[in-house]
Amino acid sequence: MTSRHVPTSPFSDQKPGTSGLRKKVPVFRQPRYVENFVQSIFDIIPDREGATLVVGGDGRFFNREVVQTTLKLAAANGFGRVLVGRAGLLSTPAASCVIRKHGAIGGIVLSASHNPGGPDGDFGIKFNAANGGPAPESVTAAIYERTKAITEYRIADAADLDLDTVGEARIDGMVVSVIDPVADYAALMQELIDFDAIRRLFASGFRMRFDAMSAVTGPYATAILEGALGAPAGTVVNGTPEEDFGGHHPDPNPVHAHELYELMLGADAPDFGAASDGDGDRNMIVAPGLFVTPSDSLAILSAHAHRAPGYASGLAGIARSMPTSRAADRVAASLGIPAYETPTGWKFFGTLLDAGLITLCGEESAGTGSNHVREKDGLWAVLLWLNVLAATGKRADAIVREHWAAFGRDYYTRHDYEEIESESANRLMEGLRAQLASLPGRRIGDLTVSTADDFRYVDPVDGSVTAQQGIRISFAEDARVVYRLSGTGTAGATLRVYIERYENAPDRLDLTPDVVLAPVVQAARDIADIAGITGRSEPSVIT
Ligand code: VG1
Ligand code: CO
Repeated sequence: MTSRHVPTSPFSDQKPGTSGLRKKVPVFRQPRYVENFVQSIFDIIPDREGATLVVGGDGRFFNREVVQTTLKLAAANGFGRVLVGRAGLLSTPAASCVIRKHGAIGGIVLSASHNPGGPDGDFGIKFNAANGGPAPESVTAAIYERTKAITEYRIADAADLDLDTVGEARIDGMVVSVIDPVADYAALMQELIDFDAIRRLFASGFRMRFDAMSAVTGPYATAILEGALGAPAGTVVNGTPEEDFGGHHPDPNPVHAHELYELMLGADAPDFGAASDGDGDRNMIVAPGLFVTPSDSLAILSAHAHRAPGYASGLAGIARSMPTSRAADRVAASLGIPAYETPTGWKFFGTLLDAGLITLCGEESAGTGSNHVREKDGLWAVLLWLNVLAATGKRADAIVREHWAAFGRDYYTRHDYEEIESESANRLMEGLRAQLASLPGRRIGDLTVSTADDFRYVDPVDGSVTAQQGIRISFAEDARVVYRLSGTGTAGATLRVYIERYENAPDRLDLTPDVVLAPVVQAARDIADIAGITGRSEPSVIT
C-alpha cells in the first residue's frame, strides 16, 4: 500500500449550503482545498472500509482533476470499490440511481448545477448518502465540523487513471469501475415510463426540441429520446457536454434558455419543448405558445402520473418546497392524499420518500422528481410529460388549460436580486422578521395581510427541526409573498422573492401573469423596502 498521510490545516469556509459546497473555481484550486473537504466527508463515513462509493459530475471545468483526486483519497481511506461514470460524467439523478442500484454507501457528486462553469466559473462538491439523496442537515453539519478540525488527509500515491474507457482498474486494493454513465439510468426510465407509447407518438409525427444547454444531459437525452424512443435526429440541441457549457448559463428558464423559449412561443413551434440544467436535475417545460411554470408542472404531473406504468397504482402523497406554489396541494386534496411543505432543497424530501409518505415532489426552481431516485430529475420529468401526452393524445397547452379549468390557476413569478451585499441582505431579512407580529391586518395597496411568519420545519419522519427557512406573507386576496436568501450563490448574497396569486373564475384563467401579479410585486417591494435597503429598484433575474 503506497499512500501518504499529508498534514493539513482547516479552511474556514467549507460549510455546505442548499446543495453541497459551491465556490468559485479558483477557491477550489487552492492547494489542499479539495483534499480537505473530501477527506472530511470520508471521516464521517465510519463504515467505509471495503464499501462501494460512486463518483461523477456534470463535466464542468475541473471535474476531471477532482475525480482523479477523489479516487486516490478513496483508495487511501479503505473503500473497496468506486463506480465512476465514463469521462468522470454522471448527471445528478443518474448518480442517485447508481448509488441505489449498486448498494453504494454513498456518492461524491461534482457539480455547481445551473451556475456557469469555466476557470472563473463555479464548482461544487456534494455528498449523497446510501439512499441516493443529498446528505441531510445533520450530516452536512458534521462534515462542516470536521472541516474545521481536520489535521491530515490520506491519499494514494498513484498515477491518474484512464477514465475514458469502460472497464476496471485498481488503485492499491481498491477497484475502480468505469461505467457507462447512461445505462443504469436509461434502464430505470424504461421501467417507469411507457416507452412504446412515446415511440408511437414520435412515429406519428410528433416533434419536440430538447435543449441540453451543452451540459451533462446531452448524452442521456440523445440516447433515450433519439435512440430508444425514435425521435428524429436533431431533437436534442446543444447535446455535447462542454467544460464551460459553451459560455452559457446552464439554467433552464425563459431567461437563460431563451432560444428554446422563443421557438416555442413563435409560429413554428414544435409540439413540445424542454431543457435541463448543468447537472441534469432541473427541467423546463414549454408547451406551444405557453410556458409551464415548474409549480404547475408538478401539479399537472401529479394529476396525470397514473398514466405512466411506474405510477399506475396512484400516489402516496405529494411534497413541495415552501416557496413552490400551492397548485400541487390542490391536486393532493382532490386525490385525497397528503401534501407536505418542506424547506428549499432536495435533501428535505429524503425522509418523506424513504418512509413512503410521498411519491412525487418538486420545487419552483424547475425541480421535479419522484421516489425512483432521491434527487430531482430533469429528463424523467420530460419523459413523464411525453407519457402523458402520448396517453391522452392531447396537446401540452390543452393539458395545462384543462388543469387550470379544473383546479384554478396559481399565477407565479420569482424575482432574484443577485450579488447584493451580504450585510444589506441580512438587514432586509431582519427587518422583515421584526415586522412579522405587526403585519397581519395591514393594508398594502388593495391587499390585506392575513398571516406572516418565518417558516420553521419539523420533519414528520425524524422530528428534526429546521428554523428560519423563509419569510412568508399571505394576503386575504389569495396571494402570497415569500422571501429567502439563496444558499447556492458564490458571490455576495442573492435575495429571492417568490410571488403568487390564485384565480379560479373562468374568465380570469388566461390573463397576463405580470398584470395579475403587479399589485403583489409592489406589496413585496414595499413591505421589505427592497430598493431602500439594497439600492436595487429592479431584480436582476425574473423567472
Ligand atoms: C436553489 C433553488 C433550490 C434548489 C437548489 C439546488 O437553491 O432555489 O430550489 O434545490 O438551488 O438546485 P437556493 O438556496 O439558491 O435558492 V441545483 O439544480 O442548483 O442542484
Ligand atoms: Co441542478
